[in-house]
Amino acid sequence: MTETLFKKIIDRKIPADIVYEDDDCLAFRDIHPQAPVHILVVPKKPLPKLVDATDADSTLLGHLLLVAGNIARQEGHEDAFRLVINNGADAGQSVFHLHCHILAGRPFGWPPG
Ligand code: DGP
Repeated sequence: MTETLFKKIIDRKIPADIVYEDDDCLAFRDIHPQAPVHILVVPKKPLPKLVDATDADSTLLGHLLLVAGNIARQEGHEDAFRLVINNGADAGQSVFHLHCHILAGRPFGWPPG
């Protein structure tokens, strides 16, 4: 399987502004921020899309959400932030290594675009 951009960031082959790391995931600032705070939480396991996760990944998926909440709190935005997972190109996914966007620091409309 071709190494994804995010796998290269995890392996420190390309640089990123890393804000958190543990055994199962890495979080770093998005290079094209869509909000004052825009951080990606990426599992080290290279699942291409959310739909590729199975029951075996349930702990990992829960962990990503807990980490995202902790990072939002750490960034001072525990009261208002948005989490986004784009699944598939037509939903806006451009990097096919599962990731959760944390967006904060501005108002967010609903429904989303
Ligand atoms: P998505 O479109 O949901 O697949 O999100 C991919 C995000 O990855 C997008 O918001 C921009 C970000 N991104 C792309 N290349 C890089 C990079 O080299 N470094 C960092 N930090 N973020 C990147």
